[in-house]
Amino acid sequence: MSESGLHARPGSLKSASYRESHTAMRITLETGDITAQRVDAVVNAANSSLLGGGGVDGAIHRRGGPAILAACRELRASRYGRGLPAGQAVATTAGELSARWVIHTVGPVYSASEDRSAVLASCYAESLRVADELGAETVAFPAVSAGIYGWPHEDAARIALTTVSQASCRVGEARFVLFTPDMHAIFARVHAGLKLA
Ligand code: AR6
Repeated sequence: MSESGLHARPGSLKSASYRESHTAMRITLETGDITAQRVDAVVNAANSSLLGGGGVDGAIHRRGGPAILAACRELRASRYGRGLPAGQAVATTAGELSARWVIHTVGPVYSASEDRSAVLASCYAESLRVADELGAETVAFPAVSAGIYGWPHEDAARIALTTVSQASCRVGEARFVLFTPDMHAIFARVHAGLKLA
């Protein structure tokens, strides 16, 4: 199988190792570096090129090594010749990370004049859909679009937490890994306010 061919076929969902029921997914919050997480899948806040960048994308490629970039190049040479559109998600190997997969998603650039919230919500929903197809039990998320793409932090947290809490899938834990204590505090406040705990 090619490095980029990590999307599970529908039939594989029937494998005995899968939990068939959609039990409630736990949402947890941590402060830290997402590349150090021991989870099945790490979500990357990528850009459409899939060829790397700064922020969490840069950190994942640095720590995960060249296998991730090679898999992304394969995706660009096949399914995503024009790049990965914002709001979509695709999995690759996680290279040297302890995770099994990196799920690349492309957040929208924040716009004060256009409501792109649905695209940001789609990043989380699609990432969880891909994680579910792969059979990932634990998934780590960064605050997509809340860095270089400029999304206001509180609103980014609200969209992230609302979308993940409403998802129906077999992933057992969605772990938000926030890079700073300030961002963790924002997510914790929004989480408490949404009464999801
Ligand atoms: N672990 C967890 N969170 C991190 C880490 C890390 N190692 N590093 C940064 N963050 P950003 P975006 C936080 O800019 O806004 C890239 O160039 C960061 O503090 O990584 O979606 C891509 O290639 C912030 O809270 O992603 C795109 O071009 C959050 O992760 C563009 O940036 C997201 O910040 C995507 O911008």
